[in-house]
Amino acid sequence: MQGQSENGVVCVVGLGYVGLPMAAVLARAGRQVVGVDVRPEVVEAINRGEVVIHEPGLDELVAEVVAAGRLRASVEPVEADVFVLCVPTPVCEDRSPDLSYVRAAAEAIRPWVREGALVVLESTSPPGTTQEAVADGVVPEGWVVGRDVFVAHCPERVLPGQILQEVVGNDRVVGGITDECTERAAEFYDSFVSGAVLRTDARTAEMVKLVENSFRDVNIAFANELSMLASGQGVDPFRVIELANRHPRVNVLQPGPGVGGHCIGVDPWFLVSSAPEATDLIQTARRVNDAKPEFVVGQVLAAAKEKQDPVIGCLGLAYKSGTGDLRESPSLQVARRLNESGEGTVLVCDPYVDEQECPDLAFASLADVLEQSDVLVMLTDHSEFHGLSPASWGDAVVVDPRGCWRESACAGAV
Ligand code: SAJ
Repeated sequence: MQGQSENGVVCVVGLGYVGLPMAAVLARAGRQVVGVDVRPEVVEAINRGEVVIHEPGLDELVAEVVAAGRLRASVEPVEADVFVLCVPTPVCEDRSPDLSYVRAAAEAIRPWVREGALVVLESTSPPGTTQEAVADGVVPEGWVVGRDVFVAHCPERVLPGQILQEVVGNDRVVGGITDECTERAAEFYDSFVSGAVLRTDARTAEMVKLVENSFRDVNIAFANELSMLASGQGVDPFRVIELANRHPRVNVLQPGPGVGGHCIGVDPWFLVSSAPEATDLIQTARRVNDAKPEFVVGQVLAAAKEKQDPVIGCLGLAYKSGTGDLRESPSLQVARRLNESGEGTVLVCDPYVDEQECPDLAFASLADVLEQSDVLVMLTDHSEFHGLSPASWGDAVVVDPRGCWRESACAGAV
């Protein structure tokens, strides 16, 4: 097949949480890979075999494939058989999709796309993006998509913390602009993915990804709503969920301080903006999840009011356990709101977060937070915080929105 030999060059555009693992895995599978990023410091780090993001196993793999000469990074694209676009797709202030990074990536690769090349968009995108922002952007005048150049969407599905396993093991949904585009893209993914490669069209693939993350958002919202209503009725929501989930057809997710990360709280807006009148449930779920951090702040301040000059200890700032990723983190939002409230002294501890990222907050060791806190808030369930018990925190009142310590039967837990 023209342009797609087993050892052909792959150009991965965007070297973040999705693009860099993808580039490294392709290089390990024997491809010659050039990763492209507009951030020179990221490019330089990768070319030294280093990684600026925290993801288990990624630093070793990048060091290995860079040393073997199969992965290099650059600020400029190169001519390649396959282009994979893994750039961010955030939402604007008004919650409409911001496709500027996708358009910029398409424009950047345009001079390098030769006849027979395959261009795949992995970024989570609203329906129509693969056609309008990618195909229309990269195809030279007179060329026909599906004959001269092949364009498809294959949404990334990797879970931060398990990216290296999931990028290879997950089933993938591949949707081309034409059937031939789908076929070319599916053959590319079949060459390194062990999961099933499922074929469809580009618009369906775009919608599938948005449905996956919206499904999760709606279901977390249900758990969060449940936790807020149960707390007013003297019932432990975690026990309610545990018991309800023993029904063969019930599987409620877990409440927490809110929904963070750059995906679950963002992607549902792409569905909303495509059909505002037809997305009541999705919009309500977003509102419920967005309201949860403030509910937790209220619980903490109510507990702090009972104490004189209280010290409030916040455990965890990242959006979920095992990562230092602070993007849209409800834990960080709660800690900052408490800090700004001026009610007592706020101390924070997160072993995965560099203090310099939050110069407004007072960091302390776990031992110091435990020793000094009058109110202790369990925000991000890092494994380092599991197994704590009243013996660790003494008389402190505990607020535990994730139910992490409920097993330890703490007196005074809110
Ligand atoms: N959360 C809860 N309760 C739960 C599960 C999660 O409060 O029961 C919270 C987490 O604490 C976190 C947020 O939701 O703040 C999101 O975490 P997550 O683990 O659900 O998802 P992400 O954002 O790390 O990754 C998701 C994944 N999508 C789905 O599981 C449907 C991943 O597969 C996607 O590739 C990723 O979004 C993405 O990039 O779109």
